[in-house]
Amino acid sequence: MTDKDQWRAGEDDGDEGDTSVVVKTRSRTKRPPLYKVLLLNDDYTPMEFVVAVLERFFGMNHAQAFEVMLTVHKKGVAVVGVFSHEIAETKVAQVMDFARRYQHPLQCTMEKE
Ligand code: TYC
Repeated sequence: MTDKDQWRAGEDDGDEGDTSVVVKTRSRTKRPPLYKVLLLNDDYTPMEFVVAVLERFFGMNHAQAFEVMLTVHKKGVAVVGVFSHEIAETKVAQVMDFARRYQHPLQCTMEKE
């Protein structure tokens, strides 16, 4: 390339006349929100039924399930798991259906963490 070739109009010499700007925005990857599934106490649902619910739908062993059931019994409410929105919704529906099937007033809800 001769010296003159560098100054030709329309050619980007990297020094001037370059109007394009590349802007990189850092993409922030958000984790999906999590939801607590809560079990509520009542006076009528049998303790063993609650234990069975915790074993069946929340993968607890008998000792864990018994302990969590007692916590709900004494404190009125306990978090029994934390899940994505879809999984939490499914757990709540499974517990509510199971309780209804056996005509127990057991209540299960979810709330954003
Ligand atoms: N309170 C109930 C009883 O005395 C037992 C119970 C525990 C019910 C936990 C609901 O989420 C519950 N039979």
